[in-house]
Amino acid sequence: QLLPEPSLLTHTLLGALSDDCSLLDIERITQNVVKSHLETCQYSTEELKRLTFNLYSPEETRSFQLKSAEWMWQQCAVHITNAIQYVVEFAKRISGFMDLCQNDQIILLKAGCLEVLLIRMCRAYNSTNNTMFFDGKFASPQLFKALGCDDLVNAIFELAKSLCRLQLSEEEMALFSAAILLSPDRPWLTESQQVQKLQEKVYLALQQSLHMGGCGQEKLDKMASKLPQMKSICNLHVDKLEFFRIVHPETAYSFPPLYREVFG
Ligand code: MHQ
Repeated sequence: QLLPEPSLLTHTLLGALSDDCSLLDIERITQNVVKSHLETCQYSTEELKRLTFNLYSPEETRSFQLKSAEWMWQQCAVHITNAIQYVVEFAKRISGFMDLCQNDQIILLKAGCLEVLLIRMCRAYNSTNNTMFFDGKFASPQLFKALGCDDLVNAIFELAKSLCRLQLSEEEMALFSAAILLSPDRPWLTESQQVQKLQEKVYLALQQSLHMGGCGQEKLDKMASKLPQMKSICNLHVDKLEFFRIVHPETAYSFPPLYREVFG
């Protein structure tokens, strides 16, 4: 038996797929994943566009910077948890996901939800002034200074900037997110074969979509090249959280249970 591929985006498509995946199947998958994405993306593009000029003033930014690390971590944990709940809803609406055993659903979500969040983040990022939507207004990276994680915050903003440059459509974002979520190489999966089948279909749909968009392989390669950056942000986040937990155990204990479960 072959081991699962190390990553979907390095996966070379072989003939085996076309046996049980027609163009009609692909179309159906695209529709389902895009619909699920749009229904669960928390903020519509129109809404975000309308709020473009809603920036934190220098005074407001300063007051965030003067907050305690505990307070700022708590705020961020709450916002991230909120966003994770939408990612969970996204996963649940992807056809096939709920047919996986519950154990595998949880493994895939725990392993992939931050990566999905990082993809979605480019919708909430404004590259003209390097700001990110945070609690109703657009914030610069400096606003998060109190966290004491400049390297993590800068890495997140850097990724947002470079993902923005790819100018992904909602369809590409949706399929990319689903493909990452359905990674068959996550440790401890019990039915990774089944996950792999789902991922292959989503991957075909993504290829098809990129092909239609007229960019094809080139854009797919660029998307794949962001995966290591995303991985390292996930690892950095876990490291920072671990350190925070040692310094401020009570605050960390009061983080939302979902946040603690996913990253704990
Ligand atoms: C989502 C909506 C969303 C929600 C929360 C935790 C830590 C130590 C550092 C947003 C991260 C600080 C996050 C809240 C900061 C960079 C985090 C805190 C897309 C993503 C987005 C906008 C998150 C982006 C990253 C933010 C601002 O649909």
